[in-house]
Amino acid sequence: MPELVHEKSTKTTCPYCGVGCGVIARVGDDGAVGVKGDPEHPANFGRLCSKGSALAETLDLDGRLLYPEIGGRRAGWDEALDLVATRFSRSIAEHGPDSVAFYVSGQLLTEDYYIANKLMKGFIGSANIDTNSRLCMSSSVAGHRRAFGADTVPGTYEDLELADLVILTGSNLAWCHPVLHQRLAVAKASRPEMKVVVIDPRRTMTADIADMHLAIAPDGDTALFNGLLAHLVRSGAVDQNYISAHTKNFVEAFAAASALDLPELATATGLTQAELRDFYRLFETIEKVVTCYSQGVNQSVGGTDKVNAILNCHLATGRIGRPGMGPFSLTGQPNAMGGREVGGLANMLAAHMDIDQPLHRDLVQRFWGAPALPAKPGLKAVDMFRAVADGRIKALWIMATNPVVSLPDADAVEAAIKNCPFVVVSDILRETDTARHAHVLLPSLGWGEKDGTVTNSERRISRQRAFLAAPGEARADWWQLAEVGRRMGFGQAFAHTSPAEVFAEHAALSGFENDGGRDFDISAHAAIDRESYDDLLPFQWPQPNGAARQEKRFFADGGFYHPDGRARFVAVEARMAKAASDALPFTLNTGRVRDHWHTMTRTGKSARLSGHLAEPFVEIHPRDAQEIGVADADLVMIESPYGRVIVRALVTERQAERNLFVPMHWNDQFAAKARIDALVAPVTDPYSGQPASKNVAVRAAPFAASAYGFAVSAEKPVALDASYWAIAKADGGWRMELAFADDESDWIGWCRQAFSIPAEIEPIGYTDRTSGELRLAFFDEDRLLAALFLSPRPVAVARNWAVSQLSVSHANLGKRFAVAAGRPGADKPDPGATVCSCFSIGVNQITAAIRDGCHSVEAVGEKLSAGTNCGSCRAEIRGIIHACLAAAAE
Ligand SMILES: Nc1nc2c(c(=O)[nH]1)N[C@H]1C(S)=C(S)[C@@H](COP(=O)(O)OP(=O)(O)OC[C@H]3O[C@@H](n4cnc5c(=O)[nH]c(N)nc54)[C@H](O)[C@@H]3O)O[C@H]1N2
Ligand SMILES: Nc1nc2c(c(=O)[nH]1)N[C@H]1C(S)=C(S)[C@@H](COP(=O)(O)OP(=O)(O)OC[C@H]3O[C@@H](n4cnc5c(=O)[nH]c(N)nc54)[C@H](O)[C@@H]3O)O[C@H]1N2
Ligand code: SF4
Ligand SMILES: [Mo]
Repeated sequence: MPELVHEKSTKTTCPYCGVGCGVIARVGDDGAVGVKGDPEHPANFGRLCSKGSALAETLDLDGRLLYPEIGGRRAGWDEALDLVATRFSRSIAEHGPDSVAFYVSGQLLTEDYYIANKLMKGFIGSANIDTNSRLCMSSSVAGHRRAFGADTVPGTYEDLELADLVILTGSNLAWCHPVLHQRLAVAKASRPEMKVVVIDPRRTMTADIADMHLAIAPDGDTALFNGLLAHLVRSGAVDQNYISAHTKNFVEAFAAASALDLPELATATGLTQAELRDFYRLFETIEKVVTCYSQGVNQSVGGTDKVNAILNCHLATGRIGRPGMGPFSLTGQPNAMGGREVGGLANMLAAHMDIDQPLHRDLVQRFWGAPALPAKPGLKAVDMFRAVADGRIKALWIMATNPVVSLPDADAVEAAIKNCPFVVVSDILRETDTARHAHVLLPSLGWGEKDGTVTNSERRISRQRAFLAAPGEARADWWQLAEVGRRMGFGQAFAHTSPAEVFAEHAALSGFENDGGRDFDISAHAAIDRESYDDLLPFQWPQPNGAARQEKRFFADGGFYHPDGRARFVAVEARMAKAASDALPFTLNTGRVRDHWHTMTRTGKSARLSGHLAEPFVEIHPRDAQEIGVADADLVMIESPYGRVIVRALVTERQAERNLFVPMHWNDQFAAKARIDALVAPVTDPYSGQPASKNVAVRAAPFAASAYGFAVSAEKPVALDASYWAIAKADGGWRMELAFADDESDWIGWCRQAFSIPAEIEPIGYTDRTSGELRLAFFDEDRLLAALFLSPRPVAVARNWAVSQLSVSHANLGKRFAVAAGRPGADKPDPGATVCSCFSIGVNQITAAIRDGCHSVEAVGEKLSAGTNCGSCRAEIRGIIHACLAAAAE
């Protein structure tokens, strides 16, 4: 991080995950930005993970969309906004309000989201606004509403530290909520009696701190928690007083939960009877239990039932809303919760109200002075894009999300967007897989430029503050929406001039005619002015007008939001996981890696973050790999009836047999064919409409390549003519993995074209006839322009060393030949694949330190600094130490 002489500090909030860490950003006189954790923020107390620590590296203007565009040509704001307003108004006039739609995002700020929802539901008069939270949190929302009568997260982060048993199911906390994971790891280290159970088909890095890892069969969760409920009843661990005072439908839920006996539960969960008994006994005997869950629960055809199976167990034991106790839905995006608060989902209304309740509709309509509110829910994401495909939706505005990458059946989504008569995309980047099909592109302000609020997983509302000037003509998302609202003739309702005014209105609505019957109430801020908004400290909701400042948990003493104040047990049936067929024998599971964020539009800019896992991959169990004839580092083709990808094999016993895991991040900007959602079937949960992104039937086979390649280049390549390519940012340039199915003979010509090498520059070459390896390096004076390493097998070149050659001078001819040979000199060992991205420490450096006697994570940290900043890589370092010591003992 650059040292700054005169610096200006701004307190803001990390734009990545739902932990919602406080960040202090400093801008130096030279414009350089530094970030560090905010020691006073109650989410992180100064900590940041690898992504948060690398924020400053993602703020450059490369690839930014800086001006509005219409049909690919630069346009003025007036022209672009007029066009959007006209086309939306015309479609509404000709085909009705349901012929238009907004598809928005949990990465919008609350103020943006509020205006989007107000415009669509209040003034356009359709509920066709849905959000990527449909793919993320909607099963939790549906489960909460069924059980509690409102979408309420009862607990706080502190509960994870106070609990004696923390269950993490369908959550890779170590990689996806790293700072919360660190808080948990610290609490466990200080209270070793605390138990952690991880329930995940894969042995993730999160399992590293677990006392018990249950490698559950895909979608076995409902059976597991149903079995738990039955066990709790039989063992007398239930809280009869709580059940009779505060709940309903217990008998029905217990009956459903008792459907399977222990051997049947073992079959349904893929666990042994002993594992089940041990887990059930822990829950039975330990009172302070927190059950955290995330996408392994939500993203399923039975996601809502899974949520209720978990909530049932906490309700039955009265372990909810008390310190160290409760179910805890971990939200993904920085403002997933804010989006729920403003009613960004097609089936919700603003301020946690219900679209199908006439009283709520009437209340919101009066508050907004709106002409009419839609009486029925709008289309949920997957259905919305079906309606785009079949022409029902004729004008679509996509904001802060990249559906061509992230929605299931992604190729069909792309085709639908391409064929839609009018598509508006608001983004910070000009070139994304979605933006390339827009008729109108609107440049949005990004993190560090925009102002507003976000709500994290524990209901804490924090400010995101601008510390950078708006680049080009980029404008805030809320402003774009309000301008279109004004141009559509709804001027009075969209007269806001600042995010502070929007927030005040949102806060006022939350308290409007709210006699305590609605959980979401922040009316204490209904009269907030700009100055107080600028100074707003992080606070937890609810915060009703007149009440003392509070940090609250919900439901310890009942007080649920169903009309009778009681919670509902929900009888849920354990669905058996879909049996694999001969044609599609594998279950594909998809998710996240530590250092990338979704479709990589921001983390893909950081060389450090891209160095951790530099290409798309599939985790496959060794026996499966052997069966299909794939070795580690070979390429694999995975297919479903919907689409196909080519990714690198990562053979590992962490993966269960017959299961594959592919990350969701890679897309057409970073790889030839790795958009995994092209394979995901568009099947959804019947209650929430959330897609089942974690359980997809597929087949897998080796991808036959006649040559494999690795290349580095100083400039971004123009076009890579290869059957497989994956590109990643590297210090001083780019690195890429390549594979070729067809024989190519003119490799020099190939390089000239790919890397724009001028004709007068001749390569230094090296061929090994026995191994069939070929190396080419192009220098401009002492500077390496590009190097290509080719082999008939996966290339075994010292990659990080090769990358580092882009940044060193090659005045010495011998050094140039070393590049062509692809071998570092003895004085410059290859650091190996990056493990610690904060200090760019590679696996070879860590194994060397272990050989030198560093046999603990702390000792490695002391010698190399690895793992001592954000700590996200500590589990991997521990794994490397174990592997090295085990190998040495053999
Ligand atoms: N590094 C990083 N962090 C992120 C994000 C990111 O892109 N990158 N995105 C953020 C967002 S929006 C979200 S929603 C969260 C997601 O956070 P998580 O939900 O923790 O992440 P995922 O990797 O999607 O899935 C979690 C785990 O569910 C497991 N799983 C799959 N099927 C099942 C099942 O049937 N049962 C159980 N019990 N487990 C199963 C998977 O193997 C996986 O390890 O992460 C947030 N944080
Ligand atoms: N197979 C599979 N698919 C999945 C998942 C999975 O686990 N497996 N997870 C699902 C989940 S949980 C989620 S949350 C989604 C995420 O999927 P997406 O929402 O599609 O992913 P992002 O890359 O976060 O897209 C955000 C877009 O907004 C842009 N952007 C960034 N900041 C701003 C801003 O301030 N304003 C505007 N207007 N634009 C901005 C970015 O450049 C980017 O194009 O993916 C879902 N899809
Ligand atoms: S855990 Fe990491 S990504 Fe999540 S908010 Fe904190 S710093 Fe950002
Ligand atoms: Mo998400």
